Amino acid sequence: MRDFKYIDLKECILKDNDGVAEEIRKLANDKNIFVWNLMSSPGAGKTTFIIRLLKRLSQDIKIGVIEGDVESTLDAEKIHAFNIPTVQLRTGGSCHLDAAMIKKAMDYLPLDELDVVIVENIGNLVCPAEFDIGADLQSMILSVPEGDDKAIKYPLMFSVCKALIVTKIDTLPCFDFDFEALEKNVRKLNHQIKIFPLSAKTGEGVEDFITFLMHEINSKIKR
Ligand SMILES: Nc1nc2c(ncn2[C@@H]2O[C@H](COP(=O)(O)OP(=O)(O)OP(=O)(O)O)[C@@H](O)[C@H]2O)c(=O)[nH]1
Ligand SMILES: [Mg+2]
Repeated sequence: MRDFKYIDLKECILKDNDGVAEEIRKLANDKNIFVWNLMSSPGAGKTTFIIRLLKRLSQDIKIGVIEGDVESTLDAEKIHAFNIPTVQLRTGGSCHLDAAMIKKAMDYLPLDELDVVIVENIGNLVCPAEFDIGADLQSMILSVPEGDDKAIKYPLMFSVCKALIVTKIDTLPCFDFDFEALEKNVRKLNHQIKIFPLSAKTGEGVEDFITFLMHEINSKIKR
């Protein structure tokens, strides 16, 4: 029996976060919006992939983007150049986005005009996986140069995602990347996960992901 107060701060923080994530879910349902959380390590290719999807999809669906970064507005500038409603969140050090940050960003998006909000999370394979941001789709990018062993080293991220995008497959000739080993290790953690090998540079494999994404979107929102 402890005779002092014990406060598990992580438990408190995550519980508070879950409450705000529920508010985001309700808001997104009321506004008929699909929220997509895209996570990865720094430089895996999130912004490049989002831009490829914007070029392909922004005629058909109205997309807004929330960019998360520790510093800078570089990614928001790239997205905004396509005339897409964009909010840049600067965390100033924090290595993940939480639900309160997303809720604040949503105040600055024209939600009545949007079908989809894409959240580019902070580049980090650990913390973003812990924070529910009220997304309808949890997904991650792994790029070929990072190696095929990442599911063993960062298991939570692979466990919480419905889709794994394996990007930069155009670089496969330069790396010893074993797809079978990756898939075996990923499936041990997450049997259901959908895996999409693709290149945001050449476009190879991107249509398969778009088919999946549009199915996810159309299963939720009325258009
Ligand atoms: N060869 C190749 N390069 C790619 C591909 N996708 C992205 N890149 C390159 O990878 C680098 C990082 O891409 P970004 O899209 O900025 O990565 P990010 O995940 O948004 O990076 P952070 O926001 O800093 O975490 C850039 O030089 C891209 O041109 C791809 O499919 N193939
Ligand atoms: Mg980026």
